[in-house]
Amino acid sequence: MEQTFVMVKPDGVQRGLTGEILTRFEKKGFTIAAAKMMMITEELAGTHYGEHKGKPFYEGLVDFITSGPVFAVVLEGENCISEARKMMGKTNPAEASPGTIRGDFGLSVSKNLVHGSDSAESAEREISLFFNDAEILNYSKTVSKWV
Ligand code: RTP
Ligand code: MG
Repeated sequence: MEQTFVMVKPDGVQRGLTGEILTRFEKKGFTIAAAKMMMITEELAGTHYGEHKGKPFYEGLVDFITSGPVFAVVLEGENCISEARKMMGKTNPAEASPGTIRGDFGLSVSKNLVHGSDSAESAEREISLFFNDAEILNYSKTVSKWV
């Protein structure tokens, strides 16, 4: 079953939106295979956002993502990589549709509440960056035959 890495960013945690955001993914039918509240170190931020090094927003992005706790999860379910991105909405909340997380709760591109892997390769890389094998649980929900 497909897995993706999603995290509620420091603004989402500070604003008390962790539960609201996770609830949306749970209600969609995804299984939470792993979860933890954690601080991101400068080193982890640099690896996670390595593709953005050198861009004008990079320093601000690292300062922001290391500024407070994030809530990191591994989600599992059919097409969850692209579906989770769809549910998050466009990177810039000003362009994100109502009904998406960023469209409903976000105002600025630098504080857009949530991260989700953008491809199968990113998902695999990010899951292993944030979680070790023992933290990722393999179980099935009895409801899964319905969704
Ligand atoms: P993310 O990686 O956080 O899930 O977001 P994303 O895929 O939708 O966007 P990405 O292009 O990977 O950018 C990573 C984060 O950098 C910030 N950003 N700021 N000021 C800007 O023009 C700008 N562009 C990107 C955003 O916070 C974005 O989530
Ligand atoms: Mg991205």
